[in-house]
This record gives sequence, structure tokens and C-alpha cells, in this order.
Amino acid sequence: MNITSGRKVVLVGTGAVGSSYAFTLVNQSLCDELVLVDLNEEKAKGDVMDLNHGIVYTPSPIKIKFGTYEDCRDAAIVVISAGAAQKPGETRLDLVNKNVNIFKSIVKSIMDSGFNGIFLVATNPVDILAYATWRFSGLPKEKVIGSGTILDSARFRYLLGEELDVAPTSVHAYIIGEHGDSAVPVWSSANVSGKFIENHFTDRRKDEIFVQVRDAAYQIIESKGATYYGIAMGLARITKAILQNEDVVLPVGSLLEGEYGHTDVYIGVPTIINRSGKKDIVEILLSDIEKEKLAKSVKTLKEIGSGLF
Ligand code: 6V0
Repeated sequence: MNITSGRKVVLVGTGAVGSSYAFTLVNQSLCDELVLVDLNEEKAKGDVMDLNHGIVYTPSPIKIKFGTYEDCRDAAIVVISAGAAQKPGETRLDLVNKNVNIFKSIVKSIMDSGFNGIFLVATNPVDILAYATWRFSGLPKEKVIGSGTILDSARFRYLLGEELDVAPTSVHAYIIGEHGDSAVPVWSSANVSGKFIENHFTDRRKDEIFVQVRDAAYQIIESKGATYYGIAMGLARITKAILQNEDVVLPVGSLLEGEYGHTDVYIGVPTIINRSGKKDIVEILLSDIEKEKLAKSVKTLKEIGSGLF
């Protein structure tokens, strides 16, 4: 496996998600060089100026510049958060045709630069677009990562932490499946320092918590038009895992090739992330109900993807 060197990140799409991600990267000094690309050049240039006025306060030096797809040639990671966003009342899946077409041309331009690093995809519907990126790029599956259920799992852990009055970092729990309405909460293995917590909740309370996780995006979009800070921090976490070769397990969008009994679908599952991208998928034990729900989630995504590729 070719391991990318350097700590250069190119961000394609500096809208609400992209610029929040850029701000997070810069604040945490996670890369040495950050290049912003957007169809709206003025917006990207404005972000570059604004971010550069903060670098005097970053933990370590970082070069930030406006760029083009040519800049992807020697990038370690290209993050894509470009495309149309969810409008109030619109599901992530409604966006599919619009964004698959946008991705066809973006991924081609990136590959034409000679890029051989790792793709990190955030645009929705993210599972379909991670699959599209893998197919359009021709890169090995290890080098194409979707943000998957990184945000859903963070929302789940946050809510469980609030319920149990314990730090969310001490809550070990995953949402797997589609980043969207068919996401699956894995209650059977959710735990705090090894102590299972499923029996702490009634079935009704479990449903209520899951609905809060599932509908969080709709609620935030209703209140302020878009969701971006949570996903930006999740993307930064994945970026750190790659650039610092962490071998850490994160719930990201991975291509299933027999894992969990499914094939040919990108979907959120716990995955070991390091400098080469995805090292391995971790198959956690699921209850029969969870397996059924995951199968439904896979079916949903396959139905949406059918005819697109
Ligand atoms: P936004 O604020 O509209 O930004 C999109 C940006 O993409 C704009 O700056 C556009 O100019 C740019 N753009 C559009 N077409 C192109 C193109 N062809 N080439 C280059 N740039 C282009 O949207 P926002 O930032 O709010 O959302 C971006 C995407 O992230 C959407 O698809 C959201 O649905 C998705 N999200 C994904 C999440 C996840 O968990 N994966 C979470 C929240 C949002």
C-alpha cells in the first residue's frame, strides 16, 4: 500500500461545512498546508484571508492558500464538502442526483492532477457519494473514506453522556449504517468502561434517544439553516487519525466486501484509520434486531444507488 507523505490537505467546497472544517484544522494545527478550492472563488479567497489572520495564534505554523485542482497532486488528503446542501424538508437522499453529477467532474479534476492520497468525503448523501468517489477515482477502497456515521455516533454518545451524567468520551457506543434515516443504534454493545448500559433504559426511552439522534440534522436545519460544527469536528478527527497514523477505530463510511454479510456498499461501520487510510473494518457483535436494521439500511442505499453507476 502506498502511504502518502506530507501533511498537505486540500479542501474542495468551502461552504458552511468546509469553512468550519478549515477553522477546526487550523485551530488544532492538524496540517502543515491547507489549500481551499471552491466554485465560488471569491468565497474561498475570503476564507483564506480570514483564516490567515488567525495563524499568528495557532499552536504551530501552517500555510493556507487559495488553489485549484492542480494543488491535489501532492496532497495527503483531499476533503470534499462541495455540492448542494439539504434544504428544510429535504432528505439527504433527495440530493443524490445533483451531487453525483457534481462529483463526477470534481473527482475527475482531482485525479487528473495526479493525486494519489486519501479522499475524505462529507457531501450528502455521503454513503452514496463516498461510493461514487471510489468508483470515479479508481483508487483502492482503503483510500476513499466517507464521513459515515462519525457525526451520528457523536450525537449518540453526547446524548447518552447527558442521560448517564458521564463524559461522552467515556461512552463507547456506535451508530452504524446509513448516515440518514435508516441509521442503526447499536445498543447491544453500548457501554461505559465495559459496563453495558442497554438495560438502563426502557424500550421507549431508547426509541426517544435514537429519534433525537436521527432527527438532529432536521432540527438544526430548521433552526439555523444548516449543520456544520459537529461534522467539521468529526472530519478533523478523521484527518488527525490519518495524518498521525493513529490506528484508531472510528465509525466512518467504508466499502463492505462481505463484512457484516454485505457487499458493494459504502456504509458507516467502525473502521481502523491510519496513514494508509482504512486499515480494516471492525465487525462488532450485533443483536438479531440490529442485524435486520443494518440489512434494511444497506437495502435503502443500494436502491438509491441502483442505476447511478
Ligand atoms: P454550502 O454552504 O452550500 O457549501 C457548499 C459549497 O460547495 C459552496 O461553497 C459551493 O460554492 C461549493 N460547490 C458547489 N458546487 C461545486 C463544484 N462543482 N465545485 C466546487 N465547489 C462547489 O453547503 P454546506 O457546507 O452546508 O454542506 C455541504 C455538504 O455537506 C452538503 O451536501 C451537506 O448535506 C453535507 N453535510 C454532511 C454532513 C455529514 O455528516 N456528512 C453533515 C452536515 C452537512
